[in-house]
Amino acid sequence: MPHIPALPPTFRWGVSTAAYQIEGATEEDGRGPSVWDAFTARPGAIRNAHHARTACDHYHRWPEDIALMRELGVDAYRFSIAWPRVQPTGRGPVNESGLAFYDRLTDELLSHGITPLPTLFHWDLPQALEDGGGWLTRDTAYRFAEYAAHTADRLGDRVPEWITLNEPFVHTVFGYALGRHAPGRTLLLDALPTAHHQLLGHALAARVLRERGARVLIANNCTPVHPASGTPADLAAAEAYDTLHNHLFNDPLLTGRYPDLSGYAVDEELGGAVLDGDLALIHQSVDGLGVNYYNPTHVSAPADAGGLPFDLVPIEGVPRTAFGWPVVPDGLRELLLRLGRRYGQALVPITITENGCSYPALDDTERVDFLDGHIRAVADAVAEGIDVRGYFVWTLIDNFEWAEGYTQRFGLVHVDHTTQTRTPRTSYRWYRELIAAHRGTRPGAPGATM
Ligand code: PNW
Repeated sequence: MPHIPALPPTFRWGVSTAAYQIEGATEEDGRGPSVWDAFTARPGAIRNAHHARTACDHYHRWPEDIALMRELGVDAYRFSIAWPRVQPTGRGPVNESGLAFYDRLTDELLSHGITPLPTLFHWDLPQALEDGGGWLTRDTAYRFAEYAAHTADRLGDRVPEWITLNEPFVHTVFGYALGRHAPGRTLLLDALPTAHHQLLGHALAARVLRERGARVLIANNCTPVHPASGTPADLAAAEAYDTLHNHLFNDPLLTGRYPDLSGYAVDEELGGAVLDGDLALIHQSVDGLGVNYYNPTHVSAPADAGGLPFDLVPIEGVPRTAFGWPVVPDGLRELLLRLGRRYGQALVPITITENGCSYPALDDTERVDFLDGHIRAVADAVAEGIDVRGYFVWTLIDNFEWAEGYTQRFGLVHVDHTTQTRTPRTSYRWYRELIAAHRGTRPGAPGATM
């Protein structure tokens, strides 16, 4: 029996997915090409040359996947909407059959008592917008708000809360600075305007969504940063990394200012991207903060001068997932307390919008331990005064794990990528019992609270 977490009865349990990682059907019903279709076609970009043309075939198997969620007993489902299904070139009229897919999905979720929590952008930019500069250009922010308006006009009567962007930090760094993700640009610090343009797009979309009466979240990847030692050089390196990974994406939303980026020799206008009025628009544009947590980060002073102001160092003496990521559940409690300390009264209610791990086995007791530890860490942070409203496991089903293709398995449910057979793991049964125990109902029974 799972330990019953000491969390309020209104606490929401969920699972998260993303369109490109599960849907497949990339050429169906008028969907336009996205940056990930172009990137996966690049030789060497994806492990084993895997692609996502079929992925988990969720575009056709969604009733089965919703049935898995109903049986799991989740209160809410975080999924993402593929912009290139809604607007194949990222602008102009809506592609009706693209929106119709999410309309059916929303209705089916609601018919099972599951609240839909859509993310509008989980990295699959229409390729036509990338051809015009993608998130390096300000125009993409305005296009994003238009796409948000079209989508909210169609689904807004049934969707109380939206997530605008997924992990703008990871998208800027992996997508535009290092080229490990689509669109595969290697601009290093010249990628920083994409941070601002994403936040501007978020804020413009937030305005549109709030005008329609919805609540707005963003899902930021956050990590507690530790210096490798107490030396001033290591402390300064840790502060510099914290600024880039966490403060750059949270401060403007919660305090209306960008952090000091002088350690990167970058001015406060982020390479001229920040115009008058932008920060006023971004400030207080969230009703809640989505936090995606995977692991802490250890940092030392850089070995070579002249490059970035930090080096990342391995975390020793902790277990690792099959992906090699360090397992540090208490890092989540620490992260939440740090957010509380930094933002004080300006902090908004938090939802853990992603947390999970890659382990392949069907009897995945490591994932059970991982989730148990992290949920306890959330409960500890709540006991220490942090307002956390929900927890979403990444992820429901094994999927296309970006540059790793299908080699990493984060699912509560195993997927045979040849036959598309779904097989619930031990962790699925454990999460199902945990949700029921917290609610005081039988496993798989519909939510009693909310
Ligand atoms: C997140 N990192 O990505 C994404 O939101 C998901 O789509 C993804 O499948 C999941 O985490 C697991 O990777 C990340 O290297 C990618 O720090 C990379 C990192 C963190 C998150």
